[in-house]
Amino acid sequence: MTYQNILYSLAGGIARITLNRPEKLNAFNAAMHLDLRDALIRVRAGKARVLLLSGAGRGFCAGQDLDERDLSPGAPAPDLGHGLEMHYKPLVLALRTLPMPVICAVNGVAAGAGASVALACDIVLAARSASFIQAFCKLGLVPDAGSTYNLPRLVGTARAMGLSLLGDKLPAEQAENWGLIWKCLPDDQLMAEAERLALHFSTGPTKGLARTKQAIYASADNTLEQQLDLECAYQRDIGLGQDYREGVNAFKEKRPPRFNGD
Ligand code: LHQ
Repeated sequence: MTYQNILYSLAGGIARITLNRPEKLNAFNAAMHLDLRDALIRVRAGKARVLLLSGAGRGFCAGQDLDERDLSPGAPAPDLGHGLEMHYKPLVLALRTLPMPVICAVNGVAAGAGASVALACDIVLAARSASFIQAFCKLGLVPDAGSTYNLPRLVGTARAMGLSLLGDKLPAEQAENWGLIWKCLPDDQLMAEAERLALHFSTGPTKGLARTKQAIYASADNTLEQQLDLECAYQRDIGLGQDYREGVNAFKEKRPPRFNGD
């Protein structure tokens, strides 16, 4: 399947989506959102066991395409909430609820909603030259696309507040030190490491990994007792599948497991 604004492929259980408007640092416009929506439906419906998201060119994503709206004097006021409801909210929820690990390889700057979308992914790797910018305040806007949810949970209120009120550039290395992302890597190693992880997950116990991500995300809003109940329910479900059997048998037989994802 080919798209105008993204690159998409699915092979060997690995789905790859590359934001592909490099001349605009892969800023989101409506057409790219529609491409992404369609591709994510394919990822969910197909044989993918992992998704790898990245950006073409020197940036990951500069957030909303600021050329898309006419804000000249006399132009009608835009309904920004509508754009969020139509595009960003479904995108963030689609990534979060995808029943497989989602790796984001942040190859360059991630600004505004571009940073929000990166942080909605499960494992975020970033090139050393990349950075994260809560650019919203520079436009007089509120952080969106899940930023006010994810940022304080990842780095705490003080850092989330400073980043959001000041809009300073956070270099990838500091993002790793602050726990915003999983790993910062030398630029020339980013994609190799992302591909290594994608290959690893493509033969992983996909259903168990999907339940794991669900449980970790649910914990932010649950009591201990609710979370213990959730673990019981998920483990009960997973225990019925083939991969648990295979994992235990492989351990006993001292061989690598051959997970089929169920
Ligand atoms: C861009 C953009 C861009 C268009 C670079 N749009 N062209 C907002 C409103 C509505 C509803 C939904 O929610 C949102 C959420 C948001 O995402 S708000 C935040 C929007 N993003 C920004 O404010 C970031 C704007 N960009 C920048 O600050 C810089 O470009 C960064 C710091 C990302 C990168 O700086 P540089 O590396 O110096 O690159 P550059 O500025 O030279 O950009 C390269 C080209 O990309 C340039 O075009 P040109 O034709 O001059 O070469 C930029 O105009 C274009 N570009 N971001 N968001």
